[in-house]
Amino acid sequence: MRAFLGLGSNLGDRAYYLEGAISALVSPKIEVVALSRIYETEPWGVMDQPLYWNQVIEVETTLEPLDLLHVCQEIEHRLGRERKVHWGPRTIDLDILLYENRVVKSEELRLPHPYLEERAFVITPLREIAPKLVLPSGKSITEVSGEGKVHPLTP
Ligand code: A4P
Ligand code: MG
Repeated sequence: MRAFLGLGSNLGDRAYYLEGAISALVSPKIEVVALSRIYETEPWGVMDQPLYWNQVIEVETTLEPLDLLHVCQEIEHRLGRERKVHWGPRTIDLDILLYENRVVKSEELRLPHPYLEERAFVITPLREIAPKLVLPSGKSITEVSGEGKVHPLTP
């Protein structure tokens, strides 16, 4: 199955956390097939916090969505993520943005990821690696842009 994951970090060595999370994902059940560039982004939601580095990756996985979520949470935990403030600063945040075209609305897992289409820090790197994507809402990735300033760290 194809899934897109969103990574974000705005505390400590942001490059280290992004790289560390991606290497930790690789396993017999998860193959990383594409990576966006890293983007430096303005905080979305709670503004009074450091700039984020965000990246989106595409994975091919045999795991079901909930099992994939648990792997992501285990990696966040291992990389020292402490859950304090909702939408607040974090060493690493690893979210499932999309899993095929599935729509899930449980407490533990929501797919597509909430606010996906409103967030430039998600849409811009996602469009970079999947320019032909059609979102579960039926909109093309080219029709949405989201809000907030984002710029790639590499040209
Ligand atoms: N959860 C539900 N659906 C999902 C999903 N698709 N992927 C649940 C991952 N988790 C999902 O998340 C809270 C709960 O969401 C989890 O228990 C999981 O079961 P969390 O990671 O513990 O807490 P959080 O990240 O503080 O809250 P939340 O709602 O996930 O926040 P977001 O949406 O991740 O937003 N600005 C910029 N520029 N860049 C960012 O990366 N990130 C956030 C956090 C805010 N502003 C940002 C950024
Ligand atoms: Mg999260």
